[in-house]
Amino acid sequence: MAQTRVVGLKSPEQAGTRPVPSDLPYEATVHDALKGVLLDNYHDINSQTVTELSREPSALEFMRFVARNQPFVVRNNRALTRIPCFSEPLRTWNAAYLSKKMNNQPVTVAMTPKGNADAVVQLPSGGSIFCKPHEILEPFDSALHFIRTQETSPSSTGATRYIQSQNDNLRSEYTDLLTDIPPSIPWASTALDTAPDAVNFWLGNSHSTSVLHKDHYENIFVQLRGAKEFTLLPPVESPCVHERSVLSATYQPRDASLKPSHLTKDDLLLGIDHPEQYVPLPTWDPDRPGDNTTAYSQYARPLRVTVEEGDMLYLPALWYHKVKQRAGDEGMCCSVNYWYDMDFTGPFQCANKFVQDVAVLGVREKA
Ligand SMILES: O=C(O)CCC(=O)C(=O)O
Repeated sequence: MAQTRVVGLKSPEQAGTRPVPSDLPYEATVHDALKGVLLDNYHDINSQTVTELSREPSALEFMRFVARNQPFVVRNNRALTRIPCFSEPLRTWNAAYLSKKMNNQPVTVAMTPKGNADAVVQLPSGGSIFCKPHEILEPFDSALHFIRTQETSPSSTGATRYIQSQNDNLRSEYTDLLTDIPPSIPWASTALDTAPDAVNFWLGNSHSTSVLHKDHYENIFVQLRGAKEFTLLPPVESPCVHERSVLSATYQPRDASLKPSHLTKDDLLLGIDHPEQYVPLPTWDPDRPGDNTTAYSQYARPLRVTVEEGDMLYLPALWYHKVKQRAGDEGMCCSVNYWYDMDFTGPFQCANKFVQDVAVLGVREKA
């Protein structure tokens, strides 16, 4: 067989293979990889603000954001023209209209002492509990009335109410409002090649906050009354948010004979769920960045975006989000959102799980 003839080779060692160039030295740790390669690279390459669009995207433009797992907000600029399919609820959904349409039907209402449904509370005795709300069925008018009056009389002693079932409630409890809104977001359904998994109705006031969490959905969130302040962290920041499995409990009346609609903040006690359940959740709060930290929390760069009346937010799958609300001029904050199942095929889901698992190693290494 003919020999390969090479000119200029100084020694056989010169042709030996060597490691590919890496940002990491040979002695690097998991921490160096998470901090230097994952977080620093991500922050160098990606925008530190949420992209603003002045009109809805086409299916192709939307797909580009989905592929990059990047959020955007469509600003309505109060012109009520940019998001034509929501012009009807933007025009009509005031308290009187909602009340008339709903005809006082019973609806599911989440009750908590401090607007802390699905939140983690720290116990004075040590440890933490994941608190789920007490749910009641209440005539729509009573819930609406309570939400609005609590906004204007903060000293009210009644438990905080938030309509936030997140179970496709628009297509079950709010069918009378359904004809005012599109059944799906056309460009999202085309791009994702599916119908929404859930269409949700949200009604609350500034007393309720949704704590940092993530969902397996591509989320199109439309603000109709008042405003919502979103704090967003991308999935790669999982090392920063200190995910832990937290014991779950549900608020319940201290006395079963109390009338549900008259429950005060003091009437609600937390009962540990049976069977015992631990729920994985971020325990770091971007608004209290010095508490419950990991060695990586200091590197988080939360994005903040406020969606105003008529704005639409695309919140990509698996982004961590914390949501505060501001009531509009009628003392209520009202939104609808469309949840599309994320695509579990391809590398995205596995890559995220990998980051999450390596984050656990990194946090353990630095503990
Ligand atoms: O509006 C809220 O309070 C929470 C919204 C949310 O978590 C969601 O749309 O996934």
